[in-house]
Amino acid sequence: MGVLNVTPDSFSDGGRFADPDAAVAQGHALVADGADWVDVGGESTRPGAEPVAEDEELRRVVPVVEALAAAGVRVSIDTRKEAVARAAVAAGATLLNDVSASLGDVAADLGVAWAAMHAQGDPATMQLHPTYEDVVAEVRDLLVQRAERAVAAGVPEVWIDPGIGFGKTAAHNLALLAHLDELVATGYPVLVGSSRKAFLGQLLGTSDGADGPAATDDRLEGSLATATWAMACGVAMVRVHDVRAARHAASVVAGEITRNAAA
Ligand code: HH2
Repeated sequence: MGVLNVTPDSFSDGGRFADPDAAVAQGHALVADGADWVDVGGESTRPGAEPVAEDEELRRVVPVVEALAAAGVRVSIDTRKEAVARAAVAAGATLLNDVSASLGDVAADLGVAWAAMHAQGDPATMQLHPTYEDVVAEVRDLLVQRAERAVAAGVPEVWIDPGIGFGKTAAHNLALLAHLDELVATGYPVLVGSSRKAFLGQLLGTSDGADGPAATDDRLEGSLATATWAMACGVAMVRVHDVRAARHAASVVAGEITRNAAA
């Protein structure tokens, strides 16, 4: 799944694709690089992000979804808003990527796939004091509960996502990545988005010549390592900015290593 943020303020590609033509061109570039899905988002959910008004989010995403879907691209819509989800599906999106895990009934009503992501708190405050007794069990149990409800409501395809970086410390993220097998064992297809996230900056250390954690555009190795790890754990899809590199990593893991493991 390739990330396409039609926003001025997303943490890694904010502002680059705010113009609809540039966004559509980037969507096609992601597909050319090997993306099966293009995930269109019009509201940044990075830590500290301010909410975006509904009409503004609609203005950002609908033309882009429409153009990509009309060209045969499989489009998911990354939103927390029912009205945006409905408009995007009317424009051709077929997967609701829902970081609030609250739009299951909307997906059922529309008859489209739904990805339920775990988050603790809202983007504005979620990184202040994330707290869990057992992060893996709590994330898994909440996702399974939401997924079961969605299946019962008639959602045709339900994905679960641990929500790396959404109300989680670096230690929480690493615990979730270390125990992805527990999410895979639920039987729901698992989606993971670790690409360029802040904990990778902390793990990778400073960028050349800079103070503080590695910059967002200097987190490729960590993004690929975690995407590859996730695929090796049986995760069905990774949400990434660097599609070509992730695709190459996936072909090594899924094609060659998995084939040898099964032989
Ligand atoms: N992460 C982000 C946004 N949407 N959706 C899913 N399912 N899983 C994720 O981990 C996830 C997501 C945040 O990343 P990004 O879109 O690159 O940045 P921003 O929220 O600043 O637009």
